[in-house]
Amino acid sequence: MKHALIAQAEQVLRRNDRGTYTVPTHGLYPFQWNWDSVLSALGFAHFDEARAWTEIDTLFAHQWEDGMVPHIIFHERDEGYFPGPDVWSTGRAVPTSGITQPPVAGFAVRRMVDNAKDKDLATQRARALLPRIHAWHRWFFNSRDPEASGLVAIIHPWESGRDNSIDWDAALARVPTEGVEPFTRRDIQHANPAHRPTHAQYERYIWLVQTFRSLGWDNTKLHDASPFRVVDPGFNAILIRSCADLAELAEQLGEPEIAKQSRDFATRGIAALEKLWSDAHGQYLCLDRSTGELIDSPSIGGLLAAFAAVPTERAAAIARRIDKLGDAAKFLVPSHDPSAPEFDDLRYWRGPVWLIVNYMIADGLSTAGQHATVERIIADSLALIHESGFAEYYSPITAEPCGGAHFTWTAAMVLEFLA
Ligand code: 2M8
Repeated sequence: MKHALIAQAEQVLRRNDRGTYTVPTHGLYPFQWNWDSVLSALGFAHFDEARAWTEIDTLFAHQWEDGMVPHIIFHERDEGYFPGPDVWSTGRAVPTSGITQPPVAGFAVRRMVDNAKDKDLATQRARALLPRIHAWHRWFFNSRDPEASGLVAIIHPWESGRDNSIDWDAALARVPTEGVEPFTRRDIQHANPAHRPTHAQYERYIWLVQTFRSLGWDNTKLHDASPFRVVDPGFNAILIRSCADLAELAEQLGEPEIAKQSRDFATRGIAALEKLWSDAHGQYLCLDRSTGELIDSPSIGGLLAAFAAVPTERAAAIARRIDKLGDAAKFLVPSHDPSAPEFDDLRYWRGPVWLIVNYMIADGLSTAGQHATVERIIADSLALIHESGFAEYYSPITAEPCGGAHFTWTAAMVLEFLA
């Protein structure tokens, strides 16, 4: 059984392999996506370490001069996705988008080094990636934390990776739609529109892209110019975890300055996360930087915070909260609390289960000693695969597979869970 599942997961990765990068799935997402790619490398590492390193190298070959690593690299033309390179117009030789995504690379590279069979290859590739990943982390704190709060803001819902989360509803409602150029969505030609964001959300996504474009994608301006500035605990936990892991790696590789700076970022970040804790919800919440208020939205962003080394009592509270969500959801972890009125078990990041988030939460809670919750998360993740295959996401109530099929990072996470 286990062997068959491993073989199927490898097949999904191979099917989406374009040689030096992987697409999330054929049709719906025909380019290289940032965090998909890095998490997929963890899957490749189980059967082809060299290919895994290439995946991350390809992504970082398209890092911007200021340190940002873009969220999409448009390696080849493909009219099947909107918005394509012409809408972004970032002026790169190989076109890229102009925003970023959750920085999982520091975490992934350390893990790949720790688990490497080919230690020489791992050391050589990690040594080359180290300053690049560090430059990306520095970019975050320079460009997305201008007041040195210790936490960074996202300026577009697409940066969070949780595109249409209920967390963004109020902040996105303040984004205007005047002047949005007419567009045709492609996503709803590949996937069920009832599983995707709404047209009203897309209009605001595009308004933000056009606005950033009109500012020449100048990251010294974008943060303050964006009407959408949200501090997401999940996103920050990923950044903090990657900084902490990069510090360990830098230590091992004899780079004390990178180690020190990375450790400082992580320590300040963990301390600052405290401001996002809600006793009432028993989890972290997002902060709207435009209003200075916490966002009253019990989503998975606040649970994903367990991926960083948060205080033990916070991790324990998150585990209790997840156990409780398990009363309403047959499959953990729903991306939003099923008892909230906005919860939608099929619509993308407003309720469905995502294996990558399950993986990161399980990893963090495992370090925190919350083994019973971790076991249930992993068992539910594998049950979803057995019932519904390697989907993009799943209903936490019925296991219905949603979005794209043969999904790369879902398969990569299965390889990690079964290892
Ligand atoms: C989804 O986002 C893209 C935009 O970046 C889209 O819907 O067009 C999100 O689930 C995101 O987290 C993911 O990286 C991307 C590719 O799988 O799809």
